Amino acid sequence: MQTRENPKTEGIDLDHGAFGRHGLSDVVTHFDRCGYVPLPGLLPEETVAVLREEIAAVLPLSNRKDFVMECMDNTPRHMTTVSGLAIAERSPAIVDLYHDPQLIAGISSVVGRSLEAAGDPVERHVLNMLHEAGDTHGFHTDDYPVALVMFIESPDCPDGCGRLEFCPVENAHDAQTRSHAVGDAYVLRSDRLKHRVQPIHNGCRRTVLNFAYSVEGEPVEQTPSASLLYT
Ligand SMILES: O=C(O)CCC(=O)C(=O)O
Ligand SMILES: [Fe+2]
Repeated sequence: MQTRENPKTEGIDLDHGAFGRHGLSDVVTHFDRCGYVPLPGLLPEETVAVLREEIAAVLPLSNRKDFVMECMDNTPRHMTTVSGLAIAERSPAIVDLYHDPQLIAGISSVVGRSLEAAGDPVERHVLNMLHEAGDTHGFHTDDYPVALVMFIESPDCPDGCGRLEFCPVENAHDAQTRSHAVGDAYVLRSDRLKHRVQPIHNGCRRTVLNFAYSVEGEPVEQTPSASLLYT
């Protein structure tokens, strides 16, 4: 268990072994080619439990979003979101996890670059919840180059729903889909890969925390997408 300065963050620990459990011999080359690396079991059960409590504390500040995003080819958004600012206000524990040097070092080792906190406090760490029939986070690219997405709830319905779908960097026409269980995470080259979350079925729920990072020294071009989705 790590010791953190903020007593509220006790209980938030990660299984750092997940950074080596992706089954890839050269993860950096794979990330450059494919843009997606799974991190199964990054969040131990106790951490998921603590994060659930943190999420309960931020949910009163959530926004329901049902619209098409013009700046992303008019793709649909049907989801409930919590912005980075609201998370900073209500959950020092999530903020602390976002800035955790061991976490940042782990993701940096997966992508082969030094990462740093995103400049935009709205987009830095956000919560996305799909919980009504048909909820979906439509195709888009992110402003920041690297996303760490962690699963707090994930549908396990037999037909499969709420899968991540992405188009690899080198083959934009070859869409791939991936499912994730509670406690899993993945790293995505999110500014280059078009990605979306497929619609969820009635009765299913999918809740993720998305941590966005910059590559040290590389500027980021911002679109209106984050302010449309999180404010
Ligand atoms: O929920 C996911 O798996 C993707 C989240 C995402 O693409 C985003 O927040 O920009
Ligand atoms: Fe995204």
